[in-house]
Amino acid sequence: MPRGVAALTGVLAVGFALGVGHLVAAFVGPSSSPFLAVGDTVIRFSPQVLTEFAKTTFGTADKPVLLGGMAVVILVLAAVGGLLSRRSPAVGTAVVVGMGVLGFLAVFFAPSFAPLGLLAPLASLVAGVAAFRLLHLVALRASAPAPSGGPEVSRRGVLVGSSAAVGLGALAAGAGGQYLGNGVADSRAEVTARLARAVLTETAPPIPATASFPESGSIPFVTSNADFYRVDTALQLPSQTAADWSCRIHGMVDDEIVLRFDDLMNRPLVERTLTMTCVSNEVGGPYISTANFIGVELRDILLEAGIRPGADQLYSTSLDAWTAGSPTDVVMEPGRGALIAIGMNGEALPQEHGFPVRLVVPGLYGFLSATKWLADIELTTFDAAQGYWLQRGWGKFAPIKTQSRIDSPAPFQSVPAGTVSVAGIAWSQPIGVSKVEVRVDGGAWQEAELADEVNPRTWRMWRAEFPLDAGSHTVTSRATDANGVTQPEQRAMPIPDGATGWPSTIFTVS
Ligand SMILES: Nc1nc2c(c(=O)[nH]1)N[C@H]1C(S)=C(S)[C@@H](COP(=O)(O)O)O[C@H]1N2
Ligand SMILES: [Mo]
Repeated sequence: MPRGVAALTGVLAVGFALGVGHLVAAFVGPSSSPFLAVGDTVIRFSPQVLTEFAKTTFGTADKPVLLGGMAVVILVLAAVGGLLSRRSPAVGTAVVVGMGVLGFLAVFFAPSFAPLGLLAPLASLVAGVAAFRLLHLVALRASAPAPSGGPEVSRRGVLVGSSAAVGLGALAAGAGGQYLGNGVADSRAEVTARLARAVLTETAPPIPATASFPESGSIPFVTSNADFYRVDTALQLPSQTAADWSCRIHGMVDDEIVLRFDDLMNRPLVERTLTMTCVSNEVGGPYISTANFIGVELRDILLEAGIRPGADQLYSTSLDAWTAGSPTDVVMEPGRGALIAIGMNGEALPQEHGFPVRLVVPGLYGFLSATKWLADIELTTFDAAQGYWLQRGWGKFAPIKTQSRIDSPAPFQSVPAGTVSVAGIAWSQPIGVSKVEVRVDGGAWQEAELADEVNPRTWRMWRAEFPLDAGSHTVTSRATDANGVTQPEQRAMPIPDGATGWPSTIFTVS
């Protein structure tokens, strides 16, 4: 077939795939649009110099510029795939499938992944292959010498018609997806802008350099939103805009309150550095992160509602009908600092972390306090209602257990002989950590150097040094909380109320 036609089949088919993916994503989760997911992946894995350069050069247009550049690269690849398929469709099909697989992986590994979102890259892949095979077939027919007296014009007509249909279909699907699926992204951008202008009555102090030991292997004190651990049951991320959000506070209260998003914005806003932890975290596990949360004091709102005597449970429900039951006395403790949160690390909450509104209660595991996509708060009793995980055998009251974790050396890492630095984190929200001890190969405990405490509701970083000979070594740590209680050695499973035991790491000195 002619070169131009061959290239066009590739371009149209891939354009159609992107459009269909974008449209399906509008229904199953806008961030699962394969085109956008690949764009976000490129941003996430770009070196910082590059993202900084893009910001300073293009300002707020940095993302459109990136997506535009990506579109050009994709369409050039698609054209090449088409050009290499002038006889057989094999190469072009492989190019379309290859891009589809990339889109699938980008969606799968995105921080905002939710299982149903995979339908978008799947639909995209199928649509791309089908469109390519169809156009290729029609184009081959139109390019073949016309059978004597055959209807050559109509074969051309079929080619032009199907190309136009696929092209228009791509545009319509893409535009439709954009129109239907952009509510949350636009709303998030608007909330982020409003938070940037908002006057906070309490700001989180900057994290001092003395709060961690990066030179010894500490992880970043504040976790980026993309790296913040994520645990939820959502098959599909609830998509509600800030403008549509409301939450009723009702049950055993004197005065029911209905909160709208603007009501939250108009209240005193505070920013706090808080460490969240999941009860299902194994000893040494990854389900712990720290962020600067912005929100309003939950306690103040509950005082306005007036909690009736006997309401021992604050029962919160999410837009996806997940529930959590927090002890009322903990939430109401003066100085506990529980938040109805709307911001995280200077932005609106990411959709996967509960946009537009979530709860955060320092010192309680997330499963009974940190409701994302908050929809409803009922003051009730533990007898009257049981939260999602309580119904499934997890604990009723689960304050965070004192724990420590070794981050460096990594398991089975090989480090040079001499003085070996060991570094990690310890936590005991909300009272804080007073001591961490470390030992190597079951030897004597050595007190670790503690970094400065940012506040008692956050993790605390530590390090220790050991002169070690070549060979395999095991390092073990244990933390002591502000009351002088040391984390127990006894191993317990995460279920029902949090793992216990001392973490250990085996590594090699060579
Ligand atoms: N709606 C909803 N909220 C939820 C959950 C959930 O499954 N659904 N999981 C909870 C659990 S178990 C934890 S540990 C925290 C995790 O919050 P993150 O994903 O923002 O880190 O959210 C809590 N809030
Ligand atoms: Mo959790």
